[in-house]
Amino acid sequence: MSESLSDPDKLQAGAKLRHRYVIPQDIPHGLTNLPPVEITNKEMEKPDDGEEDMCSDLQDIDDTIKKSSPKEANQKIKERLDDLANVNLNIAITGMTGAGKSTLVNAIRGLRNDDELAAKTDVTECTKYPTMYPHPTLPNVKIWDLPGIGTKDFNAKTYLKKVKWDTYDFFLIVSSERFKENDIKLAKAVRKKKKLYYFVRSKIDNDIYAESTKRDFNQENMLKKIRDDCKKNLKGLGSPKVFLISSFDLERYDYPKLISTLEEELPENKRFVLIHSLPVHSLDALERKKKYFRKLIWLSAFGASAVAITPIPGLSLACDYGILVSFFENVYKSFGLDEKSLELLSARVNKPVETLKAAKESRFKDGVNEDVLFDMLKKPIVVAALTIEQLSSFVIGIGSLTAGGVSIATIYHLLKKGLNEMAEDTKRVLKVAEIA
Ligand SMILES: Nc1nc2c(ncn2[C@@H]2O[C@H](COP(=O)(O)OP(=O)(O)O)[C@@H](O)[C@H]2O)c(=O)[nH]1
Ligand SMILES: [Mg+2]
Repeated sequence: MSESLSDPDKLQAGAKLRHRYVIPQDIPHGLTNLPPVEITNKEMEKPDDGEEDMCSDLQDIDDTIKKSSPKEANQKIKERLDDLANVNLNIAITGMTGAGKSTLVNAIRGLRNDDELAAKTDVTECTKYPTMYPHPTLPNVKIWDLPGIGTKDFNAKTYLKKVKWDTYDFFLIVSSERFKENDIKLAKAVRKKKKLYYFVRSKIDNDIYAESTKRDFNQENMLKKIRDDCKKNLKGLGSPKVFLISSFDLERYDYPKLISTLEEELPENKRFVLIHSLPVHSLDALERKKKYFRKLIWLSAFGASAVAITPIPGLSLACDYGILVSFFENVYKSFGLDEKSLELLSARVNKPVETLKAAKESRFKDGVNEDVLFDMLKKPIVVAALTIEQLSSFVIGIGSLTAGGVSIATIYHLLKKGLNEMAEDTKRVLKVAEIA
């Protein structure tokens, strides 16, 4: 077969990629005679940061494989991937009117208050009912702007009933001043329902600005004073967590700490969705995402290497291409490389969207499409560690996995390669945007 695929083959294969799941056909494996792309042991020796803590995931996969037939195991792994894709995360933002709730809703979604899709913000703008704002690129992340909790005659139980408390995974109770009696009443009622809640002291940038003209101004001391003051007035709740933030500059102050706390305290599925949804406005945010996608690589590699799949002509590997496509599409969006995310970034940093787009250099620069996948899959790939046992012991030092097969190792490498290439593109975009 020649270097470029013949058109009918390409069309046929393209149609299958679009349908996500490959219909097995009677075609022998490994049809290309292109020079192989070699992935050496050297590339595999060093585990990536964060890969060590994947042992439990791999062990779970291994258990699934040991306990079931290959077909059942593959089915279970696919179900786990589907479950992950369908998890909803509902975030409730509450607090008094004017506290900065709607602005925080927008900031979490990566929007500014004047963006077209933004929640309305104004001191006079009162939200009467919970209003749901979907994440701009991930609709299963829902951020709820709850009605203001009012100043007097506040009944936390009635309020929670009215806002349908059970809908939410956690509550952020926002205040731009010291927390008041009603904030505390609400927190107690939320705690009674066994829901997670966190206090957010907003508009920290205002406090800093107001104090910064003083001769003996010291930011750290000032933030500590606010922190101590919040703790003092929340004493009745034990020692609840308080995060000082500015919705105009989320990466500064305590917002990253809020996220890492959520990472620790949310159930794993929810945690993944949360990380996935965060805008990439710093290298730290990118690294956090990369770490979670590395976990997904294992599942995707096992899920894609279905037992009875016959290859598409012209491609060197028989696997479930749908899983590969959706993995890359997810990473692409999550890393902020898609059109919508770049438009949002462009508005945020005041640079033309074309300039940001032009910073992308990788094979994914025009998106995740069939051509890119063909390019990745048309050459046979020789992975030095031929079996999953070798692969897993190279990467994380456990060699007890039972599943064998070159395809898992190969897919693992393709996914990892793509992930790294997209991460490099994101770094280039952030650099041009002058935020990293
Ligand atoms: N400086 C500063 N202003 C903020 C911040 N968050 C909200 N605001 C402003 O505070 C006002 C009320 O905010 P809004 O989000 O509408 O409050 P809500 O009534 O709780 O929804 C608006 O003018 C916002 O621009 C912040 O973190 N820093
Ligand atoms: Mg509001």
